[in-house]
Amino acid sequence: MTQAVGIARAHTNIALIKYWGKRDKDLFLPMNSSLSLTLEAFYTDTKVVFDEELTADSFFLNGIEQSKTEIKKISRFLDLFCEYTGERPFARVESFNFVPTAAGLASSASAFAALALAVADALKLDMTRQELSTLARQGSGSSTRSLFGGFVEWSMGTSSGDSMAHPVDDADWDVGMLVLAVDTQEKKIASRVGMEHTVQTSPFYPAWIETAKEDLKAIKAAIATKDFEAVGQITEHNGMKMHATTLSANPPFTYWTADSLLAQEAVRRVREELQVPAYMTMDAGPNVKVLCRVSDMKILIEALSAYFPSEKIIASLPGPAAYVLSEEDWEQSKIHFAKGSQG
Ligand code: 2P0
Repeated sequence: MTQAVGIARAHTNIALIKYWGKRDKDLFLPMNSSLSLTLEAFYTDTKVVFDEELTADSFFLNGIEQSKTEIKKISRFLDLFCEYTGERPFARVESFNFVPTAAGLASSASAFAALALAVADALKLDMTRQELSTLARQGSGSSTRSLFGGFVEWSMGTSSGDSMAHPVDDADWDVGMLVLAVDTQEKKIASRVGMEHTVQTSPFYPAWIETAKEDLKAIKAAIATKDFEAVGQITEHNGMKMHATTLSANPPFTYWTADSLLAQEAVRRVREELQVPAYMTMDAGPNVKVLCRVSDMKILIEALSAYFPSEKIIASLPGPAAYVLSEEDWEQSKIHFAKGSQG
């Protein structure tokens, strides 16, 4: 092999039952199983070129060469694949994020899922998606779920080999999500740090684990019967419980800002006024995501526009599983990114 090239796209995902806490930090084994919705509107495209002529790994994100620290994360991730391939040549990794970076919109989820699939494509690895998800997991926990589309479960497993994602449902039954991007500043407490602090110090943490198990069972039953209201209610309750563990950590902290509270209040008011099912959830950042019917999106956006500039309201349909891109697709993606970044 002198050169091996792989290109892939993975969509980001938003957890309805959150992953919050690790039982093994090195292997990214979670304390609880989680369930997400993959989103069509946000994704990462990644190209990896393994080349025997290269003398070091490099990583370009959105056309910008990244720092040594970021490159190290990529190198460490690529090394995981050596278990399957033996020694590897150095690689050049290029990614374009069609996700507002570090806005609590889990760009790391799509990032490592796209990289994992690009590597599998480049090296022609003979492994299932589920096996690949065990590797994506070790880049960033939530990326294990981004290898699949629709509603996806990440089973906590018993070891590294079976802590993997699997698809639950296509979510093609009038399900969508609005992102209220109230604040796109970089988050102050990385989720990795926040979850560890919470596991160690929140007296509510054991209750989180116990009830997250029940929530997962209940939401899967609701998905199976396409009971949208139940899916939404479980989602909202589970998200609030996750955030209650940060408020009860010692010292306490929160990902919410004043704008997040305004957004939450707007969602409550709008769903009261319109009498439509719309349920919120939040991650390790200030933005509010609203699980809603695709058929209600238009009236919801109109009503929410009374509270936010409409450009801060981003609608998404359920997204597909990660997939391999051709060189032509890659060229198109670069053009698309360049156009987008020029505003
Ligand atoms: C989730 N979050 O289930 C949860 C809910 C944030 C809140 O997964 O340490 O970037 O890389 O495994 O996946 C964000 O954390 O954390 C996350 P690491 P990750 O989506």
